[in-house]
Amino acid sequence: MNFPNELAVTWRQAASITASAGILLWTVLSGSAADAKPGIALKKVAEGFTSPTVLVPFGDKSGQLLIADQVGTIQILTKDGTLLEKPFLDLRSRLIKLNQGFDERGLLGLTLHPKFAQNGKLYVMYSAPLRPDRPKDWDHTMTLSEFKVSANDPMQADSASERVILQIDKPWFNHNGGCIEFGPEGYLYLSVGDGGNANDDGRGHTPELGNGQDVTTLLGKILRIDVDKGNSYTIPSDNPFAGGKGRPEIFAYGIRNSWRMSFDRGGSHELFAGEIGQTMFEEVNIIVKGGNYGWRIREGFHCFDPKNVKSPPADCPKIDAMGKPLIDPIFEYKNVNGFRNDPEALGISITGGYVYRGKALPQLEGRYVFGDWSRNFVVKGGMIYVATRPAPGSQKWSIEPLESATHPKGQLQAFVVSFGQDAEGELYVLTNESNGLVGKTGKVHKLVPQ
Ligand SMILES: [Ca+2]
Repeated sequence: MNFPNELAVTWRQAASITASAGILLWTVLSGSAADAKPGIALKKVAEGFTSPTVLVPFGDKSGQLLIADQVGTIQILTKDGTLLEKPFLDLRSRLIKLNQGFDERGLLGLTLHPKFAQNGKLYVMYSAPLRPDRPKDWDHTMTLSEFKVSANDPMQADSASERVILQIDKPWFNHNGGCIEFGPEGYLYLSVGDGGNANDDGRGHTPELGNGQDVTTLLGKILRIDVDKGNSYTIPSDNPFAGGKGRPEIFAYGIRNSWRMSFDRGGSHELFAGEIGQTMFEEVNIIVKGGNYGWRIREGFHCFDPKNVKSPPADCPKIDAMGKPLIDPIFEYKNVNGFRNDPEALGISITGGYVYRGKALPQLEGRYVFGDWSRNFVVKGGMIYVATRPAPGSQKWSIEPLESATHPKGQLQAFVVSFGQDAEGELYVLTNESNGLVGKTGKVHKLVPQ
């Protein structure tokens, strides 16, 4: 076993010997480093969904998972990999009638109470029919509700236990956000899209300002509420507008459509939000209390003109109407719709993911795994990417396709709808193979060592 010593000698001499020997040495070292890490593969663990939107651990550390389908059902995937046919909870009759074609409405959010083991409470966010006495030309009402597990059967939610917590009327069918996550302090965070249509403009959008910059509406925001107190909820006393000047539920604003946000379960528990852009740039934000993320003054790192979306102005305000700075994303990438045939255009609609904190894939530790729904609206061309924090001395996150043995270059022959994380911190990719809510092509894939 003298190879390591030979290598050490070679290394010391490398600088003074020929370039070809240096290349050989580099090959040996990088080869051995690569061999030390497992490769990555995507392993299909469940199928038969229409459009799987959320995957969460079923609370009891038994290895069971809950998987929500956009069409309104939640099913249990058992530890041995069986998808139980009878829904854990069936919300289909409470949803607005969904389009068979493309639709952003449906069952969009699911999370368990941090004390689920004791209180059996879970929360869902879904698109209900428009409430009475709302403008007739508005579209639907986003509904956040609490349910409880059945007293008789721990494998069933009690469908009669619904407690409506918060309802938000939506002028359009699109840009719903709809993610719900408990923060490390036990408050519930909700992502709410800007109302829909396009450019934060038109029916139901605040004239001149847009909803993202209007702190008197809940649209275009990240909200934070305390669901453990009050009749429906209370406002955490340190919310930015708890004392007035804006809706007290607001935690952060200037949001267009944060589709999939998640707290880093390690590090400093930062809240990552994949922010779907309009036409030119997709972005990821780390959401902080009171932050203004710029929409519709900015898109990604660029100024934005709602009347001329493909020509970012050279200049725009750097602060909002209250004097607060507009916060840039941590990274952006070009949207294929704005940059056709540009190799740096990575997709058309970001799907936010998770910071990897599992054990099986150490090469992903602390890196943000996310995706893009597709490179093309019609053809299923979803992507998985991984973003790495800036190296010391740099401000720039790097993005690369997530290479896997099963899906080279991060390319899936599917639409990447969502991501999930289990109790061990392992990650899942949720896909379907139709751009509409038809069929049963929805699948769940786990990132595993190969
Ligand atoms: Ca932004």
